[in-house]
Amino acid sequence: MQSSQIWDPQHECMPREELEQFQLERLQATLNRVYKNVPCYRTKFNDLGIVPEDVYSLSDLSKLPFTTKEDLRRNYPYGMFAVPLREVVRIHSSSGTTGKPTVVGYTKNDLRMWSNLVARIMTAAGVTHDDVVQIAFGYGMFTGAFGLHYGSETIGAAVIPMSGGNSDKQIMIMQDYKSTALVCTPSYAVTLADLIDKQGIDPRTLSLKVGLFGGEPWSEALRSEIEARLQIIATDNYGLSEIIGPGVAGECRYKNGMHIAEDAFIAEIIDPETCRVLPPGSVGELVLTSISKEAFPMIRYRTRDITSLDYTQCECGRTMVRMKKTSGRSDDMLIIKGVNVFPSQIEEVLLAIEGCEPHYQLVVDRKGALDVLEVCIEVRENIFFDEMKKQRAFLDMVGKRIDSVLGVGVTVRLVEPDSISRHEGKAQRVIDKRKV
Ligand code: DLL
Repeated sequence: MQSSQIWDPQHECMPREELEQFQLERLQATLNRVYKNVPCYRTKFNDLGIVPEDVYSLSDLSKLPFTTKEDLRRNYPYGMFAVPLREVVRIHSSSGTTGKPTVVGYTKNDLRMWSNLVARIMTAAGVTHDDVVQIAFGYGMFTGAFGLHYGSETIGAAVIPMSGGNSDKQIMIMQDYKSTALVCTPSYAVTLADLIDKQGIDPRTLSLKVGLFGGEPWSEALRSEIEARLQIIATDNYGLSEIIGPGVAGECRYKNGMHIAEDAFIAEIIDPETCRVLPPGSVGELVLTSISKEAFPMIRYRTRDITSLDYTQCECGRTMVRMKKTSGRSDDMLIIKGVNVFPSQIEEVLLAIEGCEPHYQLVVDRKGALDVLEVCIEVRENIFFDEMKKQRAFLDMVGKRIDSVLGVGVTVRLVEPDSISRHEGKAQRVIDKRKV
């Protein structure tokens, strides 16, 4: 890959030694600022008897307290801001499902930096100023649409701010405006692919070349399905509103892990139970510290996302560490009969089975002392069986396949085609009846 396909080679390809020095200096400056300006951090540091000057090296990071969503809730709405509100030019919030949302703010400099970070991941995915980018994330408090929007404009691509939903119109626009890049959640990409199929459109007649999908976990199997059905290169990108939104990490064309913007965020992997930092390559919870944000710096934020970090050199030339596709959030992990299961693992198994559709729903319930999992699936219409015996054999086979890969017995139920709700934003795969 030529360096012209790297948006900011000076930072993205920085030798690691230099990068670490750069991170340390920015970390120290950030710690000083939060200690001075954010009471929550000052109290946490004081409770541990730490002052910012105690951090001499990057390994001292592990002495610092973690920040959790609970801290953000307790300081709702503006308590974690490190600048006065008059310096804030944008406010977003996270798509929280329970209680108050978490509120995040950006200064002018933060927005400039954010746009550049997104420009990096878009360039890494292959987007250039010649592209027409259709943004099918919902515009609003969610960071996805605005993040990718400003990143595209920074590159000089033409942006179509379609927002989410309105799928028939999405496809009309895609055809008429000749969109070359699609930006949405992977589950919405599947919804659009279904509709393209249904309308009898040959995807090769579309101008789409690349998709930037993120905002939720998705399997390699789903990637292959989307690539084949839309005839595009599908790339993954990761982020969270508490840290900045999209732009935290994104894949290059080698699709072998998402490069984290380490000049802006320091990544650690911890054991979510003991909170100990794990050695490079271990699987655990991603913890991120922002080191260049002004309005809303985050120190050791526990993302709850489970992944691992690969520090080996990528063929693309970037030196920035790569995070593996996340298997899911530790709080989305199901524990079925003692086995830890992520919805994305079930997705991987289902999509490897001929005839299974990428639409599924997991229903968790408690029978006596045990948690039980029902996997509801749809199958392609051409294999929708009239014969009960064939149907039972198919469901048995799917159940056995899940059991052999994940080591957990589940009930598999076939539901009517199109009966599982389709997604415009983030997919809701799990219905947890234990909490009802
Ligand atoms: O989802 C930011 C984003 C928007 C990223 C668009 C990428 C593209 P939140 O709504 O705060 O922010 O949700 C953050 O979504 O902690 C993960 O659990 C999950 N998530 C985001 N991207 C991915 C991904 C945005 N590529 C939460 N793979 C995060 C897996 C993802 N999970």
